[in-house]
Amino acid sequence: MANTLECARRHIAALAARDHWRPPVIDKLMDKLMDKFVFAAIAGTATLLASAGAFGDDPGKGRIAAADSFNDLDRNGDHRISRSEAGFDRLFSQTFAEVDADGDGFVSAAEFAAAEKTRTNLTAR
Ligand SMILES: [Ca+2]
Ligand SMILES: [Ca+2]
Repeated sequence: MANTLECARRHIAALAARDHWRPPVIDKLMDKLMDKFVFAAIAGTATLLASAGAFGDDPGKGRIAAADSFNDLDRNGDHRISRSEAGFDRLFSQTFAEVDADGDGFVSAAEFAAAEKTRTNLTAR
């Protein structure tokens, strides 16, 4: 893209140097090229932002799990969510490490509630 632009620029510079005149059609071409260039830059930035803000575009935005409650996630009823239990919930398997505040590999009800509160506060802003 930049090469095309540079090429056009040189071509125009050569024309201008030779004729001391810039054909209007070249100006229009430049505008089009610029538009495309700017568009590509914006699209690139948007893609970067989307991948950087992992939760930005998530349909479960503002939530830590797709499931509604801690009990839904705690399949074996031992009052903690293991990594494999979290694996049943696509969203929660992504947020698990963050929610497991003490890093013991299990999410307790307290950790779950704390993370939910934090996330709600973040999105409320
Ligand atoms: Ca469990
Ligand atoms: Ca934990």
